Amino acid sequence: MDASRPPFGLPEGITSRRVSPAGVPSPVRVSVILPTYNERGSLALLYPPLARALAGLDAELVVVDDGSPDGTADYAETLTAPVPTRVVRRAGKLGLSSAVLSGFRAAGGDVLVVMDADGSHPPEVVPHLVEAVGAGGAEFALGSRRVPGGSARGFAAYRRLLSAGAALLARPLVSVRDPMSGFFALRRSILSRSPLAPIGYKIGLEVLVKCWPEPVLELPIEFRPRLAGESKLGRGEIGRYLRHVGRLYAWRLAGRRRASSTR
Ligand SMILES: Nc1nc2c(ncn2[C@@H]2O[C@H](COP(=O)(O)OP(=O)(O)OP(=O)(O)O)[C@@H](O)[C@H]2O)c(=O)[nH]1
Ligand SMILES: [Mg+2]
Repeated sequence: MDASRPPFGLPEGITSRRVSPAGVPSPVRVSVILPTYNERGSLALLYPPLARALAGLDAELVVVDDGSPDGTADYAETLTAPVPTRVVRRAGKLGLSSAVLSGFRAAGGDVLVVMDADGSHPPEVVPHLVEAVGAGGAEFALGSRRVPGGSARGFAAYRRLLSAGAALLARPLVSVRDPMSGFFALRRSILSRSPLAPIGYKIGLEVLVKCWPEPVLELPIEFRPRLAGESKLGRGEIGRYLRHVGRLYAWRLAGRRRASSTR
């Protein structure tokens, strides 16, 4: 096996090295944003492999907690080494996407990574996403279950079906294969292109549509069952997703109208 290629297979031109070809460590500061609600148990299991994956990168974690009754925020404040952790405490359960936006504001990095805190997203892929938006030249890199090498064994059959239906609805808006993924890295600079106002869970889709990153790379991931605790995905999420997608179609249409009226 070619040792320079990671086991899950990256796109051509992307390697697993964390230094530039000249041997100079990448100067980019990386903020990994972890939205949490009652994830104390998962965070305890995720931190060691995530810290190992981030070794050699100038990185911080940004935990955005919505007043978890299980003490996630207090626990996160103890996670200081080897990777420092900033904790953003919000007053109540205000939703996943808005938690990520709070994380963007609090983060110090030029490269922002978003991942679930429950261990479903493989931490060992984080450096590859970072490299894709650093040396790899992408503006946005997506951890994808739907490219060759990717899989979703952490998903029950009905969740897979829901996810496929939701992805189909979003297809005219974006060209990526897995627009439902909540695991991605981006260059902070793209966030100034449009104000973001997501509803519900799909912050990645919001950024892809409203900040039109180019190029976008999709790296295969194996989506795993959560490590501990319970899902926070409520029944209202389908309705919120439909409202969100409706808004994105309206936003895109308004943009086309503006473009044709200035021609
Ligand atoms: N801060 C904050 N985090 C949230 C909120 N809702 C969910 N999260 C976090 O967002 C991440 C994804 O939520 P999950 O409950 O795992 O949702 P899911 O991955 O779609 O569902 P499962 O596959 O069943 O785990 C987890 O880290 C949650 O703790 C919220 O309202 N506020
Ligand atoms: Mg989950």
